Amino acid sequence: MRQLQMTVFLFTALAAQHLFAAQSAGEATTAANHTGNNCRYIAGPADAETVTASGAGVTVAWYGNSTEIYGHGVLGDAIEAHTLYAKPQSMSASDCALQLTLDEQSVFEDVSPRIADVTGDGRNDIITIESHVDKGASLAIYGIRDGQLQKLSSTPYIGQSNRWLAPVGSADFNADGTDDVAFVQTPHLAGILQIWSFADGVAQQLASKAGFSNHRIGENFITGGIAQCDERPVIIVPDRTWRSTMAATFSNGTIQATEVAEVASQEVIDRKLACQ
Ligand SMILES: [Ca+2]
Ligand SMILES: [Ca+2]
Repeated sequence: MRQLQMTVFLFTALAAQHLFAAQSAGEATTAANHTGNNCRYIAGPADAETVTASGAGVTVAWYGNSTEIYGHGVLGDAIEAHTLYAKPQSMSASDCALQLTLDEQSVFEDVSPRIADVTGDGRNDIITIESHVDKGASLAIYGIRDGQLQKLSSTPYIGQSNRWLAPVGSADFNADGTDDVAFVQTPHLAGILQIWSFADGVAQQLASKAGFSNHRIGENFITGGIAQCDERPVIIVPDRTWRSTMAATFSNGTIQATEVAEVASQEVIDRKLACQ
């Protein structure tokens, strides 16, 4: 009788152990599938912020997973993000975000991602600065397709290490119904303002003009933006020397720029962006 009791006890204990192991495995699987609250996110650069938007497609995005593989340090330190996290509108607050980690030679050399629909399908995409250690920066568009975070389109790399670009913003410059992206390529060197369309996921340069800047080496922020005061979007950025504020528009296939202030202070730029 005692032997039987012992056998039953042992069996129960083994069964309980097995059950516990199964539950543990279940929890681990749950976390790996990014459901529930056991989300595993790797922290990114300290100044990287989470951005949010309303609408379809991506509604939340942030950079994580700090890496020091690229020693450019143009944003104040050589710590950049290696992973992009994003959530689509269809996910609930408790669902874990989708994520995409770049290869070992690439980083998001950026402050924070931007959310806008630039492919024109009505779903928000993510505008990023993606740099390759040997080829420098490119402007890369990410979105969610088939439940996965994917690169949808990008500009060519600048072609040389330690060459960067800084986005200005997105607006429909060529009035085709889809927002385009403006950025300044090499804002510390030639300062080439470029406007690109990514309609239907096809990267196409609309216009380009030298002589602008929107970033100074070491700053962890990008200056300027796009004013939407009437139907035509206006790019407000400092000139290349940071001695004046420029207003640039896209018309007849070219960028037209005029000086709107003889200084390039944050106060003046903010006022111009507010249409004052
Ligand atoms: Ca889109
Ligand atoms: Ca457009």
